[in-house]
Amino acid sequence: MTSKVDLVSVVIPTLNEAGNILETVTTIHNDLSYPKEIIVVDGDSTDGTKEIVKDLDFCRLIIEPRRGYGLALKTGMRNAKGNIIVMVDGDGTYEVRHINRMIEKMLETDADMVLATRMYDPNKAMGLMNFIGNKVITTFYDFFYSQLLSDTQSGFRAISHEAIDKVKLNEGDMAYATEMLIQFAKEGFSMVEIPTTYKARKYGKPKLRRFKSGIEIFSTMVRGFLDASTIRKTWKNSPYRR
Ligand SMILES: Nc1nc2c(ncn2[C@@H]2O[C@H](COP(=O)(O)OP(=O)(O)OP(=O)(O)O)[C@@H](O)[C@H]2O)c(=O)[nH]1
Ligand SMILES: [Mg+2]
Repeated sequence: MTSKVDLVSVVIPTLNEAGNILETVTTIHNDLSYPKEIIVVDGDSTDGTKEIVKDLDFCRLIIEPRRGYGLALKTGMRNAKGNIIVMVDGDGTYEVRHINRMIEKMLETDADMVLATRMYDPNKAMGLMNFIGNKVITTFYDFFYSQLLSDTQSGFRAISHEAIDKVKLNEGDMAYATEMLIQFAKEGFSMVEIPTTYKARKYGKPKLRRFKSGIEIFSTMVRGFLDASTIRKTWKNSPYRR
């Protein structure tokens, strides 16, 4: 439950995002209308990302040299002081101006998490392979965990700090995002979506290794489901029943 905003901590993992990070953080700094802190968790980039962030007085830079998207987010969240945490990529693909709307939705619905879904994006900027992979994963997730989400692979989320502190997350890489949704479903934490727009990456390379991540995500979903009380827990709290 999130009924007020004390501070919003925006946590941004970066690995070689020198062409994208400045626009991302300055847009958040100028546009986000709630009290905020911006935390960039950099994986010891070699392209100048760290140097760009270090020079900005409105950003905190944390170096997390261990590899992994999930590990970077965990480190950022451990250092976050806000009662709401926003996670978003530093690659310029998400519309960070929508953070305000996500927080408004969170307050309006008392949700524990608001996800920005790219499935209604008029630009259709998601690549075909990512779209198909996402659809398959999301269909499995919704079915096995009794949920109604449309974009489980969205890395753009506003999350109650109190709620995320209550779940244990072990995945260190891309499967971290799915593991979070599994644990939230099991705990009965409410998750809602708002539509967002999406852009293709302008600079730098994707770090997603589709095949490896796909296997890790499916294995996380199956392991989570094999926990004997999953259906009882997730169905009890399912949005189908609200
Ligand atoms: N600190 C840190 N950040 C990472 C690591 N891997 C990925 N990131 C960052 O996490 C975010 C998500 O990774 P992306 O490469 O954009 O993955 P993606 O969104 O599936 O791929 P695109 O379609 O290219 O956007 C980006 O901001 C990356 O720079 C890592 O090992 N350490
Ligand atoms: Mg990305």
